[in-house]
Amino acid sequence: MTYKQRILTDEQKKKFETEGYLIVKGLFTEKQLTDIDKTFDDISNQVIPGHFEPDFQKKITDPLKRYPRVMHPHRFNETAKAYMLHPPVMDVLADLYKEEPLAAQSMFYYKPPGARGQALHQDNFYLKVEPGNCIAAWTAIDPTDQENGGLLVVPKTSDYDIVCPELSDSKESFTTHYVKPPKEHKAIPAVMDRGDVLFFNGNLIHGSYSNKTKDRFRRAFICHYANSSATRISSHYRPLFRADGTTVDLEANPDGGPCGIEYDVPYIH
Ligand SMILES: O=C(O)CCC(=O)C(=O)O
Repeated sequence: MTYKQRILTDEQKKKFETEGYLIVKGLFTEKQLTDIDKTFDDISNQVIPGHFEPDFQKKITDPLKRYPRVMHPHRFNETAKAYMLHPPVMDVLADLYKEEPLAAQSMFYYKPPGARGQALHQDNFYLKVEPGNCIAAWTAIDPTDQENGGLLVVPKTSDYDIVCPELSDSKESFTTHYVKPPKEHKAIPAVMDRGDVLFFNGNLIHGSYSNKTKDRFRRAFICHYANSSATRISSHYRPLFRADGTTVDLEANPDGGPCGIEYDVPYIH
């Protein structure tokens, strides 16, 4: 059956195919973004075991202890689930896959001032979507730039093989893995406005440096998807969800893991 394009132009599709990433502007309205703000402001003052376990002590030195990332909010919060399945995002994904997407994961990063980033890595090392690949939809909730630790992408590495990560620099990264970009490619910043969404596939090398500002958070709602013709995914991401919210259980692919292992060592700023 031939796939009928829904939302992207041919030029946008070409950009994704040749560069390995695509920023689509304004996929969320201000009302929807305010809804996301409120949902994650509320979550930030709670402890949700297994999903969000902040340390509320006044004297902590690592800002990520107070504001760790929220893992899989769609599993306990209906608003997060609805935005993981946001129809404009699902339409872009369908155009990129040329088939229906399945949602596998949601996360929310607060990335407060002073917070470390996440060293360069490849997502399908963790998700292990097969056959096919995962695609990330990275939504800027705050405007992002190099100063506040916006995302970095290494263009054209979307065709680069998945490689075994090296050890990252724990002063810059809160996760242990680092994938060195090939010599001829450089990481460039994805400068984005609130409500823009960056799409990239699971082979693209990407990550972020620390938030160097004194007063600007760099919040992002980050979801990962699989093509519906995939048969396997790492067990951390099951079950998956169709656009209508119903679940699909793919076979568990061994050796995957949560996206980026976190350091379990004291933070030195
Ligand atoms: O938002 C970031 O700083 C990194 C997120 C990321 O790389 C990911 O979710 O795979």
